[in-house]
Amino acid sequence: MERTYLMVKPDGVQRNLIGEIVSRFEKKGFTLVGAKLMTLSKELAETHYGEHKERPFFGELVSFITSGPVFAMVWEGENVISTARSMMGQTNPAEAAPGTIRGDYGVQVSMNVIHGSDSQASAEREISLFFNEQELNNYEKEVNKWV
Ligand code: RTP
Ligand code: MG
Repeated sequence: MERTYLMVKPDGVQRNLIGEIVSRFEKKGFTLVGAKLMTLSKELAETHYGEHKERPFFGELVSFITSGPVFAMVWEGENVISTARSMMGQTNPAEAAPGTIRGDYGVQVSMNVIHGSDSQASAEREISLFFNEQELNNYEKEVNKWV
């Protein structure tokens, strides 16, 4: 079963959106297999966002993502990687459709509430960067036969 790494960013934690965001993915029919509140070190943030290290916003991105706790999660389900990206909406909240998380809750591209892995390879890399095996729960939910 496919897994993805999702993270409520510091702005989402500060704005009390953890519950709302978890609720959207639960109601959609995905399964939460791991979660924790954590404050990222500069090193972890730079590794996580390594693909952007030459971009002009890299310094601002790392300083924002380490500025307070994030809520790190691993979610499981059919096509969860791409479906979670659709549920998040466009990177820039100004362009994100209403009904998406960024469309409903974000204003600025630098504080866009949530991160989600953008591919199978990113998902595998990010899950192992943030979680060890013991923190991930392998279980079935009865309700999933209705999803
Ligand atoms: P994320 O990695 O955080 O899930 O976001 P994403 O895939 O939708 O967007 P990505 O291209 O990976 O960019 C990573 C984060 O960098 C910030 N950003 N700022 N100032 C800017 O022009 C700019 N462009 C991107 C955003 O916060 C974005 O989420
Ligand atoms: Mg990205």
